[in-house]
Amino acid sequence: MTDPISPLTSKNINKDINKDINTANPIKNNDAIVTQMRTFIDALKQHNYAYYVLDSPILEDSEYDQLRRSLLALEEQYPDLVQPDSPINQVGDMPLSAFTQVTHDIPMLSLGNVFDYDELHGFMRRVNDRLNDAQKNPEYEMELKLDGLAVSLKYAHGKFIQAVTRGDGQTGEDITQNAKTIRNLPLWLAAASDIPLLEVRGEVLMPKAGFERLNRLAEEKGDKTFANPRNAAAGSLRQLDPAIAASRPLAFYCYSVNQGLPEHIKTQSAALAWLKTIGFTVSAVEVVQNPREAQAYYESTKEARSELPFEIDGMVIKVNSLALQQQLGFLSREPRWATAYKFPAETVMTRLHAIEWQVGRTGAITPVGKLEPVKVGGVTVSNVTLHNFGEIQRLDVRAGDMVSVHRAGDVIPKVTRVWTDQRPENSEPVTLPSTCPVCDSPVVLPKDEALARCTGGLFCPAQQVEALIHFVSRRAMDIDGLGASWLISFFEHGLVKTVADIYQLHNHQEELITLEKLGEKSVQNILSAIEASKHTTLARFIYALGIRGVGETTAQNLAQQFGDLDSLMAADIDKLLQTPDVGTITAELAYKFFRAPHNIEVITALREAGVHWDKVEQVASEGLPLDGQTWVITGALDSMARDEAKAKLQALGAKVSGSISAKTTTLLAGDKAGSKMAKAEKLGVKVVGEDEFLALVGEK
Ligand code: 9MJ
Repeated sequence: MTDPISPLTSKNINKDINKDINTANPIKNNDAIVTQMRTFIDALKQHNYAYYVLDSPILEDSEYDQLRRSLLALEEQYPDLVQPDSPINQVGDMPLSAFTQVTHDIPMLSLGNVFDYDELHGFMRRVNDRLNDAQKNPEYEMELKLDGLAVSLKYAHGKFIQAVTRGDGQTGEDITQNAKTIRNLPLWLAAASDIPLLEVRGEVLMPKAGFERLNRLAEEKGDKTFANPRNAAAGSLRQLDPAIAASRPLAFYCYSVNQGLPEHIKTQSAALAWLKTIGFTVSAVEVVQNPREAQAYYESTKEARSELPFEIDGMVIKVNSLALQQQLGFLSREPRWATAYKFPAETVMTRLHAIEWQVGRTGAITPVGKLEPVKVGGVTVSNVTLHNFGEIQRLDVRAGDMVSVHRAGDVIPKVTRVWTDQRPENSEPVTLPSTCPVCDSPVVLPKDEALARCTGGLFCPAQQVEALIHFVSRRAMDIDGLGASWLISFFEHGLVKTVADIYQLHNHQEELITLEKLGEKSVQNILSAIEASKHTTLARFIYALGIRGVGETTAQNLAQQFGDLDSLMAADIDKLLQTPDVGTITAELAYKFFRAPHNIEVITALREAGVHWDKVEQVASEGLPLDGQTWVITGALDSMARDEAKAKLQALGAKVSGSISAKTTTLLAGDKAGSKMAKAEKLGVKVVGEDEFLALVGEK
């Protein structure tokens, strides 16, 4: 059975919320003036909702100002006709000197927590234990657990009269003036005009987009920023001057009726549906019959979480029947009929014990934070990249600091904040090492570059090992079974120094078998994988060499451009520059790479060991529809993988490059196109969407 309120899905989140707009009912009055006022009010409310809750304004600032001025003029001319829900009033009154303490009529409780399916089951079992046989296994209702501040609102005969924070649950602070400024908080409920006292509760929150905008402005002005939307919402409600609260993008989401609910409403889901019809914003709701359905809804919401306009930290699951809620009652300060089913935390605090410097394949020296292991986003994290020295300076992070670590979805964890107020006394600022931590060669930080580099080149063991690991990786030579740990071990035992030595490992079978716990079978498997990798493609081989600046796409372009390795190795810089994707820096790096005696030696040894590739089918692009065009693909495509899209474009004669430059003619932008989109717009590069692309390649 499904509730009349549609469930949350990534597609209907916004639509669903949209339905809440502007449901406060007008006073019945046929006067043309009132009709005119209502038109202005409705437009202003729609805009406020779109702007403050959805962060997608529907009016220009000037249009909004004009509407407000028109309404204000009418209200000044006809003060008796001012509508009780006019947004002109929604600015609060004079600053207060302190907040008044108010005792709640009914205590505002907190919720217990469950963290996994077993604990959810346990909660439902405890509910069942208190119900008779006919009542057991009741229907449940699930809501988003909004991460804001709980407040109680009171309406007398439909008129908003008071807002109080949760406080300690018994007594909170009167924040009526600030609450009045929340744009989607109805000041007048026509449908509740015959209810002497209506008390509703919900969360005041700051939508993510508004929070980011607020912090950006604070940063520009050099003011303190807020750590998260919840703190920003709390800070805004705590302002004694309502004008400040009015300038903050707050929203109110209602989740319960605590006094004055019409008698005919018997369930929590029906109560929320009613709240919606009388003018409140209510988030998504789902009715479930058993723990499995609850779990499925929990999982799907967790997936859709990042698409919501505000932050949630889990779900709330409630017994749907209000009579059963009453019967179940409370245990100390928590309802027995509801619990919070929390998501794994996405931002946690932990200590950063040390900052270590790692040397990459190309000599890049990157700082890695060693953390007190901590669970974040569902996995335990003990290392976090700090990217580069500039990032360390920007964050002002030091060994010993408490830090906030954020990990959402599959994104790599990152340090988002340093708690300098908790810094140990003897801490020292981080300095860039002057010599490589592995080979002691000098470290340089080239002007205009973010990354410091070890100058040791292949003399540096760290770079040798990283070069080996890159060479065998899946998208390079794809030597299955020869993982990083074996390679490091072989390297440390002197069995491989350069990538060419990998193809001599068959001469060391005895040593391999006696190494650590590598049995005969594993050795055979590794040797077969090495043998199989000898047949490859020129593009993979070029990529596997690990030339700085030559990623997979560039390697494919070089293979296409030159057709064979000898031509590539002989090419001068001008020739290299004719390759899509290859700019002056990469051209110079590639040119130098193929002139270094060591590299020529390794390449010769690889070919002598039998590494070979099929002849490259150079696509003659002349006459093809996209001849002369250079495309870049960004974001995720719905209909195919990016590799496939690339192949289709190439088949039509286009060159496909990995980065936007002056040579780019077209950007194919999929879902979540990021910085490339901005760059394309800046350079005036044409942007096409997936539909247009599909039409072009004849798939639509
Ligand atoms: C939040 N935080 O979103 C409740 N809540 O119900 C929802 N909190 C709640 N319900 C009873 N959706 C006590 C607290």
